[in-house]
Amino acid sequence: MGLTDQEWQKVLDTWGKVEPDLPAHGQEVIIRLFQNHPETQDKFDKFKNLKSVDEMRNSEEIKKHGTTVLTALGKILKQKGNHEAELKPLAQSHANKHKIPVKYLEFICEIIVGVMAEHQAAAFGPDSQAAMRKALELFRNDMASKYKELGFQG
Ligand code: ZNH
Repeated sequence: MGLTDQEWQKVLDTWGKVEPDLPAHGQEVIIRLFQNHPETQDKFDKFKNLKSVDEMRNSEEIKKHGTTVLTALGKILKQKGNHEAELKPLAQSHANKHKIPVKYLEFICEIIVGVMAEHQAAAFGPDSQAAMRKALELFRNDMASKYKELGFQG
């Protein structure tokens, strides 16, 4: 389940390419999440009213939220698996307050890989993609076990 040093290196190298433009990546991730899985949009009181992709693209709030999500994810990835301190508050809010099933975490992780593959094609070859998938799987599994501890069926 863990990643090798080389795999973490690949994960963090590619993340380094994403980081200079988190808002653009974040915006794309959230819009695609809502487009591909409309039920996820209902979890957001503040985004429920956005109907068209154009409205979504023009929403500064979506960009801001996408940036928040990717910033938090970047902090977690940089812990290379020792992410207990970063994960705990996130699991608590997502279980107790936002009520986000693990399935939705799977959706967003797959979309993150897809958006990175498009925006960072050169830096994100097959082995980097595989390493990133592994890191995101670790993130999800650890979120899922925290959900369990908190009694959220996620
Ligand atoms: Zn989330 C919020 C992160 C996924 C939904 N988020 C949030 C925040 C953060 C995050 C940092 C802020 C703080 C708190 O906690 O609250 N997310 C995140 C991450 C991820 C996520 C990292 C993965 C990767 N989320 C998600 C999903 C969903 C969500 C998938 C759905 C579907 N979130 C959410 C909500 C919120 C949040 C609803 C709230 C918002 C507002 O502001 O209102």
